Amino acid sequence: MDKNYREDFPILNGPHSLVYFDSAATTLKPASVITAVTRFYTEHTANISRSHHRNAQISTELFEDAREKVATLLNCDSSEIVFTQNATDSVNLVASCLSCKMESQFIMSTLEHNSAYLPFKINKSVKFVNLDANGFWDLNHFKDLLTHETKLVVVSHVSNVTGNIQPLKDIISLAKEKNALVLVDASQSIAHLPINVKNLDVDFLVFSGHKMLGPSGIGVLYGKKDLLSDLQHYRVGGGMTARASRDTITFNDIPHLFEAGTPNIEGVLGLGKACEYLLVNSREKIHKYLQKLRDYFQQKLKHAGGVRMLHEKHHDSVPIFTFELGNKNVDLNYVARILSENYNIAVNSGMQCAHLFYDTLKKSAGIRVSLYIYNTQYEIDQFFYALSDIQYLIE
Ligand code: ALA
Repeated sequence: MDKNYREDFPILNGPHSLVYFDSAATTLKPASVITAVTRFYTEHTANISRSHHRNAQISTELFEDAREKVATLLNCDSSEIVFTQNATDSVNLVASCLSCKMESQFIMSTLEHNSAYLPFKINKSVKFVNLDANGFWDLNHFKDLLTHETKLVVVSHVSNVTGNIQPLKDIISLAKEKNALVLVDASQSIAHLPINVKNLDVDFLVFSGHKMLGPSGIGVLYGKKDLLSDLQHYRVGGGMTARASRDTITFNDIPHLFEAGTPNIEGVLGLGKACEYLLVNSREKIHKYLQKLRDYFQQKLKHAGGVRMLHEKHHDSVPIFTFELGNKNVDLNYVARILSENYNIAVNSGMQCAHLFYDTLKKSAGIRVSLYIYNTQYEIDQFFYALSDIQYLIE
């Protein structure tokens, strides 16, 4: 018997009916996350690591406890967890702070989200690895691209358009043969799959809190201790400085070195609770449940008229589906709006910030359905009923 995750999500138990199929854009939040954020405001508001009164102590302890939870989720040391604004901010940090030579090269694929591509595109030499029909990296081509000048390989663990899971172990071990560093964008995988950064031997890993049940405005950069220590910090200010004088500055150690200024404390506290939720409910169990939903959705999709998948769906995947409509003259945003207004179904329409991938597909937009633990087969039935109801428009 599967756990009824829905009861943990207040928004689904409120007065408004909602079939939420846009979790790849942001997930809904469980009560424990919401409570952690509101308690910070209603019970123990204080800045952290600066004052010594009771609330400051409570908030500081909870803040560092959240860092421990993130570390447990990834299987690393808490000193290797830097809090950022989001995955984009984490990638920008690495791109700005990694010391590179003129000849340094970067490898990624056209599946990368704009947030993972643009920080390296600017002023840096980027090569793109070919993709197969499933959107998987062509490992032979990857081998050809890798040289001793390859500084960093950037790979999204799970595509936010296809939902397919890249063979990370293979990619990382090939990169290591040439001593290249690997940055994994785990934004779409962290809430779905167990990730063990030590077993994977990944160098950097990034994700956003809001896509894994946590609040917006908080993100994570994992980096191996020696690599984080080698990065040049690019922001200075309070929190990262142990002592500043007119002539000298003594900086704090990692990870605080990268956390200048008062951080998003309530965001971190919520993130800690989101990690706890994933740990308590087990990502193995979550993944299993989501595979059932994925298979059910896929079965239904086979018999649906008016929609065609933009990509192959591999069995190593999470339940993210992106499709186009039979009727090429209808605006996808309009269809998304009808699904919302008439059926209370929230889907995503557009390019999902994956512009390079849409260029590769020679498509201009797609409708994306992304499912998560609070979704049910009944909701999937509702979605396909709605599609059949608007056949006149989409076929
Ligand atoms: N990157 C987010 C998405 O895939 C916003 O929708």
